[in-house]
Amino acid sequence: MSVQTASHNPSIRATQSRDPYPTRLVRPLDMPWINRQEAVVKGNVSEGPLDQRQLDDFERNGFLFEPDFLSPDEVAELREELKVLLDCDEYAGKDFSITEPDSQEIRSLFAVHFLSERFARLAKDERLVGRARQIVGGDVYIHQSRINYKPGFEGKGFSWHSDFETWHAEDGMSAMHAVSASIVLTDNHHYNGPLMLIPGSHRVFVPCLGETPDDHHKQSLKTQEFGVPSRKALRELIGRSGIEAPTGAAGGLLLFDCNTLHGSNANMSPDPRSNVFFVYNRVDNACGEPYAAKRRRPAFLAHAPGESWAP
Ligand code: 6CS
Ligand code: FE
Repeated sequence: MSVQTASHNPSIRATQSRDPYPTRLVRPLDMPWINRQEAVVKGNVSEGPLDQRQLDDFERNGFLFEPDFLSPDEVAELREELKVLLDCDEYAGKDFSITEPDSQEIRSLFAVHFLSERFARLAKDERLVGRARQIVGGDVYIHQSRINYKPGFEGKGFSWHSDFETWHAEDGMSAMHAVSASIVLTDNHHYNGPLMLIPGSHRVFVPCLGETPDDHHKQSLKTQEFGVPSRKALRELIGRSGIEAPTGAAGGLLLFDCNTLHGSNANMSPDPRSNVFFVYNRVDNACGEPYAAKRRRPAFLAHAPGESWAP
């Protein structure tokens, strides 16, 4: 079902008229959300490492947390690599290195599977790729990778959002055939800004108000104001299923659907909350023209299948 929405930009207007997931609207639709068109789990228990209970949990909640996914030795090695990347002066000021809104502390570093051989190896690890393939139901490529550092005291939060809403609007990702793998590299406690998710929210697409500003990512990766669902929709969805914030020791794996609403609070503790994220998109769902933005975002935010990238 496509919904007629208004836009002043002819190319956006043409795309939006065919768009099953209209967003960045000039005025709200007369319903708070649109039902998801795609199945959630497309593979089955014989096609990968996840068992039926895990697949059912992901199907129902839109995410799955596996504690102790990596061994302590692997975690120690990755934390070393995290520090090397964080201390790399040549990345300072580059577009793929994002600082916190009101400090020079690093908030996120993108394209880490191209910056680091160790993270490249992790991105290709069959324990991850096998899970992603099983969930999205086909071969995958890395749409985006990043480290969110969330440093102690300085790490600010992330507003509620659906990654798919951004990737659809700004990167031209057509359908919900992508899954994020977030690996906890520092212990996640309830007090250092763990990722919070709304169970079941992946089943609806919440159109967001406000046309996408030019070069929106320069603002949104620090503080996201466009692509944030209405409080009415959030109140309704949270009222139905609450908020979950998987916590646990470094080495845990959080798999979450591209459309599951999530966000996080500021880190008010001395302990950093650093996670590495790999976004696995199904190859036949490779991104095209943005559905609700004037131009594509830079390659460090939306890689093409088989594409290489260098800082
Ligand atoms: O714009 C993006 O692609 C990024 N923004 C957020 C808040 N989460 C997903 C992604 O890293
Ligand atoms: Fe996100």
